[in-house]
Amino acid sequence: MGKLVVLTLLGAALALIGERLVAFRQRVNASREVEPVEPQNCHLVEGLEHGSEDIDVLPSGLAFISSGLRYPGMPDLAPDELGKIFLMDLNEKNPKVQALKMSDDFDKASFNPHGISTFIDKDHTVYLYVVNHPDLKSTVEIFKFEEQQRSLIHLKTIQHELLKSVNDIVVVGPEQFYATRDRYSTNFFLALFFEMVMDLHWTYVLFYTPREVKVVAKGFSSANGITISPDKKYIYVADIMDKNIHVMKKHDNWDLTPLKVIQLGTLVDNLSVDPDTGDIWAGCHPNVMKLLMYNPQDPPGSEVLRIQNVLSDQPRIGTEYANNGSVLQGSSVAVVYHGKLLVGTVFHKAVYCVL
Ligand SMILES: [Ca+2]
Ligand SMILES: [Ca+2]
Repeated sequence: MGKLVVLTLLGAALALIGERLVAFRQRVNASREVEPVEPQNCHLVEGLEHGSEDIDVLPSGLAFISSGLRYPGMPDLAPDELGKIFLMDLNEKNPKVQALKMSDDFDKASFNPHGISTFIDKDHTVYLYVVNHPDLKSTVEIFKFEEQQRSLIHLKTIQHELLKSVNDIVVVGPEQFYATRDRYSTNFFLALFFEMVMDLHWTYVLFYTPREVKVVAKGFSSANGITISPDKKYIYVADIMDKNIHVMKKHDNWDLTPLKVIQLGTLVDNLSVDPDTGDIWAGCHPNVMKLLMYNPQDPPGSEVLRIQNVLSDQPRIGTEYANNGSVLQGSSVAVVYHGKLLVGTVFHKAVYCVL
């Protein structure tokens, strides 16, 4: 009798795992091939060869680009390259990238930059906040940007017990930011099996100030990109595994309440907002299985979506760029600035288009 119970339970467990694995393959679009969409005037950006996971553009058109991310489970095509922040002036006719110098006392050897966000203080000083994973831990680094010297002065490293597995941040005030946690377990492979395959919803968005750190939204499968609407009233959060974008209302005490969810058919990474129109531009992964099981003969593709009329009942969703990986692999972010589009990737190249 005891054996029968054990065998029955084992059978049920195996059936559940099998069912979850089949569902996981569907959730990561394991059999999807992407149809190409390319604006006429696009070219690869010289000098951005080893990732450009996140990009943030100042109102002046200067774009900061985080490069060289090492993330568990993702391909690492250039293990000797150090993490860097590049600058690109989107006002130039043929913009070039330039690596920013960093303070001598900042540890560049372990710099592993991920999501970034800029903040302009009342005195016009520009600060760059960078999610960093030294030794695969999570910190947020605050830099002051010196435009003339093209350099970043390191001011502070922020660590907190709730700031774990941080993916992206959006800065909303001096030392005030929202951050996403993309997995609950700090071990990626445990997270992949228990959280993503078993479809748990354990990740969250938190709000940080030196005085207070609190979870302001939870129940995400894997919270990833985060940004704010141009009127600063709404926060947009991408849930990569659930293939959607959560629109949340921001309150005076920094709490967030869910307003609606925009469902997409692709795995959404970082988000940006066109300051002119308020449209969301999303860097997406058409097929995450191809990212996890990287094969250069059949590489992961890229896809950029634009969401117009975000707050209306019927947001319009359009594909602005898509490629099967022959040009661009693993797109994670797209930014626009006065009719120019810059698409970055987790570990690959970057594409610049005039729309
Ligand atoms: Ca960001
Ligand atoms: Ca991301």
